[in-house]
Order: sequence, then C-alpha cells, then structure tokens
Amino acid sequence: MKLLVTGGAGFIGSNFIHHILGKYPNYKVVNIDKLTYCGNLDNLEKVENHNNYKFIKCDICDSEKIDEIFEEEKPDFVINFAAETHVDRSILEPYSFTNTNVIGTHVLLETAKKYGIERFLHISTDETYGSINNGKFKEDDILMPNSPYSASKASADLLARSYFKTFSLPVVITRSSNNYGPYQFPEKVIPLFVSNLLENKKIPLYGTGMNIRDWIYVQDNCEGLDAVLHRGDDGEIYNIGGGDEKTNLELTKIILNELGKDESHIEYVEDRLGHDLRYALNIEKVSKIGWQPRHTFEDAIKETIKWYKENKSWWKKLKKEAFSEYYKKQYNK
Ligand code: NAD
Ligand code: TDX
Repeated sequence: MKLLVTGGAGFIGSNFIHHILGKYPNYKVVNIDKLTYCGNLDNLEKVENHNNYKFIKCDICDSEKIDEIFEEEKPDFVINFAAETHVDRSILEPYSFTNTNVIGTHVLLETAKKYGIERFLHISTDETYGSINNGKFKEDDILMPNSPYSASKASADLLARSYFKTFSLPVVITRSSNNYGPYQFPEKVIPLFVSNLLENKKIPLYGTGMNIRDWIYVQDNCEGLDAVLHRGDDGEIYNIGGGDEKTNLELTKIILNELGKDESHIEYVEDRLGHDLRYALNIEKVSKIGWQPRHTFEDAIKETIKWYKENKSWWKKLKKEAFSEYYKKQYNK
C-alpha cells in the first residue's frame, strides 16, 4: 500500500506518519508538504531515513506538480491534512485559507479522479458545524461555520463529498475535535500557554474564558483516522471526538496547576472575533467501526506538558522564527 499524505510535516500529519510507519511495516508513505511556518521537518526526524518514507516539498495548489507526483508515485490512498489551520490567522489573512484549504483540496480531488485511487481520506473539522450550546453534533447536521478558517474547511469538506456523489471517487471524511499532544505549533492554545509559562510569560485568555472545547489526544485521533481509512464506508463522514469538554478557564487552571503556577499569570485579553462558544461531537457512528478514544484528558495532558518541558528547543526555535511577526500583528505590538 502506498499512502500520499499531504501536510505531513504539521502537527497531526507528523503524528499520523509515525503511527502508520510504526504499525504497518509494508506501507510506504510519501509526504508532500509546502513547509509553511507550521510545517516542520524536525517533527519527522525519527523517520527521515526510514526505507518506507519519502518527503517531497510541494504546494497542493500547484496542479502541475501534483499531477507529476501522482503519475510518478501512483498512490493507493490519499490522506489530506494540508491546510492553513489557525483561526486567528484566518481573521488577519483569510485568502491563504481559501487558497490552500479550498483550491488545494480541489486540485487533489481532480488529480485523484484522473489517476484513480482506492481511498481519499479528507481531514475536516468539528468547526465546520459552527457552535452548539447544548447537545452534540451528528454527521448529518447542517454546516454553519463562523470563521474564514472553518468556512474554508466546510467548503473543502463539501467539495470532497461532491466528488463521491458525482464521480464515485472513494472519499471518506473525518471531522475531529480539538487535538493536543506533541509537535503542535505553539500558536494553538495548549502549547502556547505551556511554553509561555515555561518562559515565565503571561498567558492570553480570550474573553471570559468560558468557551468550551472537546479535547482529543492526537494519538487517539490517529487511531480514529486509521480506523476510518481501513474500515469506513465510501462517501461517509465520521466525527472523531475525545468527549473531554473543558472551558478554556478550566483548561488554563489545569495547565497552571501542572506547572506549579498561579492565576496571576492569566491575562484576560480581547475576545476572538466570531468566537465559537462550544464544540461537541457525537461519536456513535465511528464507534460502530470499532474506534473509541483510549486516553483520558487527565493523563494525556500530563504527558503532553511533559513533552513540551522536555523539548524546549523544538518550540523555542518556532516561536523565535515564525511566531514573532504574527504576534506583533495580532496584538499590535
Ligand atoms: P498544522 O497547521 O500543524 O499543519 C498543517 C500542515 O500543512 C503544515 O505542515 C503545512 O506546512 C502544510 N501546508 C499548509 N499549506 C499547504 C499547502 N498549500 N500545500 C502543502 N502543504 C501545506 O495543522 P494540524 O493541526 O496538524 O491540522 C491538520 C489537519 O487537521 C488540517 O486539515 C486541520 O484543518 C485538521 N484539523 C485539525 C484539528 C486540530 O485540533 N489541530 C482539529 C480538527 C481538524
Ligand atoms: O491565545 C489564545 N487564547 C485563548 O483563549 C488562543 C490561541 C486561544 N484561545 C482560546 C480560543 C479557543 O476557544 O482557546 C480555544 C482554543 O483555541 P485554538 O487552540 O486556537 O483552537 P481552535 O480555535 O478551537 O481551533 C483548533 O481546533 C479545531 C484548531 O486550530 C483547528 O485547526 C481545528 O480545526
């Protein structure tokens, strides 16, 4: 089996590549990634010389190069992680989100249609549903995205589905909740807060801190993606949620406590525009193909914090190089 993984130098993609190469000795992985500020080959250091792994630097919007790669590599499975992923950046610089998330996905779908593949796994997100005050989103709920990020992801999600309906391309879609774990770019709330506290800096909590996220450990998501890739049905959508709901303030207190810091480190800052109040996913459908999250938040957040403590050089480099410009824009500093 040959897997073409896009965006494999990012957070979930790199964890997924480690998972696949560790579990399936006969699978080959071709990772194509543009290496944006979020793409980091350090995430793949442990597998860079693996016989079954190959990296190609490529923008998924570049249809000629994508065509050449399909022709050369003849992948069986495509797993599309590549995306612009940070909601705050989508408020500052929305066009890059439309380009990569919509046009890039479209290029991959068209090319997969031309060459023929066994399965196209498109990685979507719970944010495509919008916000929910009570209850949990099911896969056939209407999509009501609220940010340029989630609207671009919803567009890609719908395009992917349309290629199944119209062209019978064997597409499966996953919508997962908020992931956490090793190799997450330190602009997302958990690595940002942990790394700021390790540098004895304040942590910027948006609004009242009452927004709720449903957290899933990245390894659990990778196992869910593996289950959907191998056992999902063509044309179907699967929610992958951790079921560990926390307000941002609860999450912040857990992190503070774990690092032995007090609440004076919290800086309440202006709220995110269009900030979704709550995400929550019903996971009955994916549990029918034999997947459940294995990690509790209480254990996995400790592991995650330990990883960021032990890998300071990994995130310090990223914060210095890519993050500083953005931070200046975000906070007008
Ligand atoms: P990430 O930002 O860490 O990684 C994205 C990767 O895509 C990077 O390696 C980047 O270089 C690459 N990339 C960006 N534009 C590209 C382009 N035009 N061509 C090729 N590569 C490009 O993101 P992540 O958190 O790992 O998310 C991966 C996927 O999972 C995304 O599609 C995201 O929408 C989805 N998702 C993420 C979460 C989460 O909590 N992180 C939750 C649900 C869904
Ligand atoms: O500095 C911060 N302060 C803060 O209070 C940041 C960066 C975030 N927050 C809040 C906003 C959210 O309510 O924390 C929550 C989580 O924020 P992010 O880490 O930015 O994640 P979120 O916006 O929920 O989106 C993430 O999960 C779904 C990913 O970035 C998306 O790619 C994924 O689709």
